Amino acid sequence: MGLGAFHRSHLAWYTAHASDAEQWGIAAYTGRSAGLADDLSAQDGLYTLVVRSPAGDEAERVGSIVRAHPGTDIPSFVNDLAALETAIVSLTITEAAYADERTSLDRTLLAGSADADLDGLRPLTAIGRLVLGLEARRRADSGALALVSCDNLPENGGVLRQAVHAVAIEVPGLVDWIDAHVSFVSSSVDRITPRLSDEEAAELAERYGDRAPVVAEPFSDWVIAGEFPGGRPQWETAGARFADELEPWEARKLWLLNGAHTLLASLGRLRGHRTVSEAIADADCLRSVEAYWDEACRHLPPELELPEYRAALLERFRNPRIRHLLAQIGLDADTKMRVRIAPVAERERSAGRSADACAKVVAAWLAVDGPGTDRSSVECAIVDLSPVLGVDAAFVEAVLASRRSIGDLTLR
Ligand code: CS2
Repeated sequence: MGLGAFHRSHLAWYTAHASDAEQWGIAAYTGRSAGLADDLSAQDGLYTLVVRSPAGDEAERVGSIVRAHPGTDIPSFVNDLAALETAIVSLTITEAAYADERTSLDRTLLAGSADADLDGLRPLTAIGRLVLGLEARRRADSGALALVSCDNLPENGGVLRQAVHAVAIEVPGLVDWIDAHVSFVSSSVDRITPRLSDEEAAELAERYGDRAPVVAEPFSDWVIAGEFPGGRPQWETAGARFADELEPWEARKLWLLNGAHTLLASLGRLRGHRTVSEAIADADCLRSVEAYWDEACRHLPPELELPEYRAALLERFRNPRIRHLLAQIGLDADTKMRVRIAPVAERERSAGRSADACAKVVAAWLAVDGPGTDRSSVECAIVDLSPVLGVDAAFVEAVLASRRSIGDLTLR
């Protein structure tokens, strides 16, 4: 679920490179739109992955996607979930989709489905569609499968389990079936994959004769924790790592890479930059990133090779040939702030330190997305990020001070 550029630079690439790749194929569903599904179907699911390093491009044809459908093709999706040969459902649906408020409508829809025909049900959300598919699988008695979250959320498998349960509870017996047959796998995914501008897409389309090319950086990492009761590709032969404990890897990536991205998405844009590589070349942005990383690293195990990881991140951010728009990263900023910045600030404050660097990130976010600059609006916005921080007077004061020093900078 979620046939965007990221799925194609990451899970689909690992699947194509696994030693048993010929035994697996991906039936892929977009979020909603038909355009990408049509483009991929017209080229038999094949697409070009352009790996873009500072030195040049290397292009590869990836062949792991065997079918592409629009997300609105619910009958095919339900059939795929009910099929015996389906072993895994991966989700790349964005962080915000796990808390999609429209699931309340899907709950009502599914509540009426107890003995009814499932045909004709059209859930609005990704989670609603997944639950409908699971009910179809239960009715078909097709057995166990793994659900793998590939979104940037801490303990994303657990978040997915909760979201699925909250809807599945409406269908009598389904939660018990899920508990017995479905595993929820957490994973930390890492590969910078910028959205292409129309001109870039057109230029690559022309060069490679491909209507749906993807550009990504050379770096790639995938850490996975969980069970695959229906089997899985040998992803480790393509470089994926299986861990008993995902948490430290996930925190390192979410706080350092994604946290710095979120910082740059607001501070960088306020300072007039459009891309990550432009923003990181600005000494003030770099200083803020380093200061924020210093705070985050105090709460990560030192055996994670933090200095090396930070150095590598700077190099990745500086890749001048990856045009990663800050505006793209700035989407759903509140959800991202909650999982990337707030946990670091909370830990710094409970260790008795000021968390000034985190306060600056919050202030920059408020300057871009926030309400007013008065104390009560700022407090409300911080409570929304983290109830603990919102009632922490010293932290609120640090955010206000930083917000004042940002002054009237606004997005240009
Ligand atoms: C970015 C991520 O858009 C964002 O929020 O921080 O998409 C980031 O590029 C990926 O997680 C890198 O693996």
